[in-house]
Amino acid sequence: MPRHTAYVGIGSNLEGPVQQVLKSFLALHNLAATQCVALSGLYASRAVGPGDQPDYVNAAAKLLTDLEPHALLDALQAIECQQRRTREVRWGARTLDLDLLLFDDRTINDTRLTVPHPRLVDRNFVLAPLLDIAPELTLPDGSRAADHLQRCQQRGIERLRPNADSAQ
Ligand code: ROI
Repeated sequence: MPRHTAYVGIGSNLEGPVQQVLKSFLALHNLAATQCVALSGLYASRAVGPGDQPDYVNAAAKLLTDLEPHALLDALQAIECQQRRTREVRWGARTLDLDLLLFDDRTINDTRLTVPHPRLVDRNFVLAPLLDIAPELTLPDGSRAADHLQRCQQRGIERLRPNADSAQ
């Protein structure tokens, strides 16, 4: 049995965001020493942050893994690179963003990694997909993810229909 449970937030707003997210699902399934045990639905969400950017597609995944947090981060960044993520602009548009949201009940704060993800509790586009796959999820401080989502504004996010990509 893998030793750790991790949750990953997924976002894309460039070069076919639905395809990018679906491709990342495959890559997560193929991660070494890791089982991808749950995938959320896909959510269309208005870009949060500075400037004018295209809308995002967001999702979340639950992993059971033998990797330690920094090794998992390396693996997630390798997937971002495969999908040609460039890091020129902070908070700029991106083909793929994979955020390590939670890792067991651990709190991590170092130069590379902050877990729980620092903006997790304020972002409906992270919390809504996360709650799809973990409705009873609690954070290391004992707070409930569902309560955080209730506090967030519900505007600007919409669950995509399962066949949204092939519709029209
Ligand atoms: N906005 C949305 N809606 N979804 C994201 O994944 C996302 N990611 C980001 C910023 C630029 C903060 N805005 C986002 O990194």
